[in-house]
Amino acid sequence: MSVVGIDVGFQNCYVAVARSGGIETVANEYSDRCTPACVSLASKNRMIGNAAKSQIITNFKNTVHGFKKFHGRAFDDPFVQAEKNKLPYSLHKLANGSAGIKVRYLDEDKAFTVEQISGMLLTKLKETSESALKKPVVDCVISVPSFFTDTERRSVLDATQIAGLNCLRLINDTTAVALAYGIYKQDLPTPEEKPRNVVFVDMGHSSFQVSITAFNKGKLKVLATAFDPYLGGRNFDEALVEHFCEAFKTKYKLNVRDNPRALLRLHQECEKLKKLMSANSSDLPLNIECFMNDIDVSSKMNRAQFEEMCAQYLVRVEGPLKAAFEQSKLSRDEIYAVEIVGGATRIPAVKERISKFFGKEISTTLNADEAVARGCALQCAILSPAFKVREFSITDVVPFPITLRWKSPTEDGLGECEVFSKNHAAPFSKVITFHKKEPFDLEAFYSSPQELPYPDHKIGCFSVQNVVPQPDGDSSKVKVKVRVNIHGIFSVSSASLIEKLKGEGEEMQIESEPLLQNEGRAEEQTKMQVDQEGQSQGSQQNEDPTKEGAAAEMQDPSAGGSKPKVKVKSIDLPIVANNVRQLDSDVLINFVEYERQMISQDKLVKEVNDSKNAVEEYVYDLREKLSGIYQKYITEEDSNHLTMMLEDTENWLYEEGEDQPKQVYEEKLGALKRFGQPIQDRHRESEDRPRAFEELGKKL
Ligand code: ATP
Ligand code: K
Ligand code: MG
Repeated sequence: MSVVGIDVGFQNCYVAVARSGGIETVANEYSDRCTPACVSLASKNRMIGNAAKSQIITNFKNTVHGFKKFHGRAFDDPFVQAEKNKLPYSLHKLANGSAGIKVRYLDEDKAFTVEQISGMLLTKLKETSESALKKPVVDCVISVPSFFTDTERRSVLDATQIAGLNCLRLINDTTAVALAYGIYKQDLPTPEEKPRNVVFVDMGHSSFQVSITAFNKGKLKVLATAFDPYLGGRNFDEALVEHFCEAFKTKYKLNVRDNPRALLRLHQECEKLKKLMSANSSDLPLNIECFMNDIDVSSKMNRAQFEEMCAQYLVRVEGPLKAAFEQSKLSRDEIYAVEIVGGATRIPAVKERISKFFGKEISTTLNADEAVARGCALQCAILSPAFKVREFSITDVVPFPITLRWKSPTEDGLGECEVFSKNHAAPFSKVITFHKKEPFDLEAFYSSPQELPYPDHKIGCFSVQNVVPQPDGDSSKVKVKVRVNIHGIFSVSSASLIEKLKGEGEEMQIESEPLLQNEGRAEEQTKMQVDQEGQSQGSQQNEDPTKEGAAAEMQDPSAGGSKPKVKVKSIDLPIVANNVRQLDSDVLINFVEYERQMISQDKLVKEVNDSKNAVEEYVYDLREKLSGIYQKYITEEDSNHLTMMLEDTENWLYEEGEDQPKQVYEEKLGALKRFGQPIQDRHRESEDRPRAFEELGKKL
């Protein structure tokens, strides 16, 4: 079992693994710890990560980046529509209404789903972790923004499956950071003491997230989260791009927006300039040679101007800080530290605003780029039975309140109950009791659509089936378990019908509940009673886990033996989930298979390229040596002949030999070696001879 954590950023991805007893962030094949979230499709293969990033301008129509927030979104989603106009590649409405990414791949037009593109990126990150660990990787923990709704989370999980990964937990970015911060701290307050409260602020390329977390020895509890899902480093880039587009229109009469390549170059240059301005407040130049229509452009900018033009974004920093702070109900002096991560928190004006709001110096004790990935790997280590890590309990929050609605014989015909309030602890399960005579539906939705960064507040409809009345015609007691699971996803996870076997039924206080989830830890539970009229009686209490049993005999412990004994039988009821937006399982199976095919296609292309490169290298190497160190081991005639052969091969490589199967290159190399090898051998022998004599001399 592997211990791997993956931070899938909008722009930058990081992989951390457990190796030789510690957690480390690992480098990819370019010796880079950062892998760009970029996939480029070509006529023979795919390029992913760094190799894809280098295609952004040259192959802009088929190089996909900035796709993370298309997870779980429809093509018609206003966010997708707004992004669409800014993208160098095309989006396309798929049959199921989701946003497809249209590219040319293997000389065909293709529309990939975002899960597939994400799956490709994850394949790359999986390979990076595999080459670091030198073994196959399946289990991992992956980060998502804390504001991702169920549909977005399900979509990310589908992507992990496409890549052949088993995601043990989707963990919120800021929670991963909190874990990376807290787990090694030796001086945390004991569980009896007042907790240490730390604010975590992450501004990445696309979003801004804040969490306030309470730490005690061995545990962390998120108190509040807040976010601006649309504020990040890219807004600052866009402000610069906008400015220079205008400037170049006036100065050079160029319409940069009409030229995708020029626009992409300008984007890259503006991002560089933005980063330079973080370290430098004086005037800095922006020069791009041969920018458009053979014109070189130049301009300049300084930090003060930059801050002025980004004022509209800078004012938005305070909102989430304030929201999280208010929800936490802490006072400013109860905040121990404000820790910042994420690339865009390097912007001095962003830092200043955070510091000013809390009236505190900002701490940067965490690695701003790698903390999320490290936290993910730590969570994976905690979940892994094979890895020893200190006990650390993590309690996250439900970011958006969730309500259940059902048909009921009341005036308006509907019963309703908020099952998870905002900032309720998560993961968490609750048991709700219904009194029903027939199967019923539970509609789940987010209760406050206005605060939801997603256009649809419906979560899904869960049908509880096979409900029948009691033999005496009475309603049956139906226990429904609802939960927000370890990924932060809501579901109606199980239901059972309680059949009275003997005696008069009183409200039961203890139930038989299988508590150990396959998610690696027991979840806390509360019980909630909902009567037939659909009113929650609000009796919430923690339950003790008892052993699972199909028929359980139970006694009311609170009654002290004064109430009659009730014998019951619990029958599991099937639940069918409808309108839960996720890939159909047969579609997913096809995508998994297709990803495998693409992986072997890439591997094949790589092998062909490697064997072709081997021929090329051999040609250059032998030619150089023929006129150098090999000269005295070959006759002039043979040398001329071989030189001709090498030249022919070189020409062949550019013409017919440009695109051949691997075997052809291997044969070509073999043919050259038949001539080259004897020369090389003669050379080695003569090199070895004096050495051999020397050795012999030593022995004598
Ligand atoms: P997200 O968290 O939104 O999914 P991400 O994780 O990919 O995105 P990060 O890698 O945390 O984002 O940050 C990338 C952003 O930080 C980019 O906009 C980048 O330009 C910006 N950035 C990096 N270094 C600096 C710097 N020195 N000054 C200003 N901005 C910077
Ligand atoms: K990142
Ligand atoms: Mg990030």
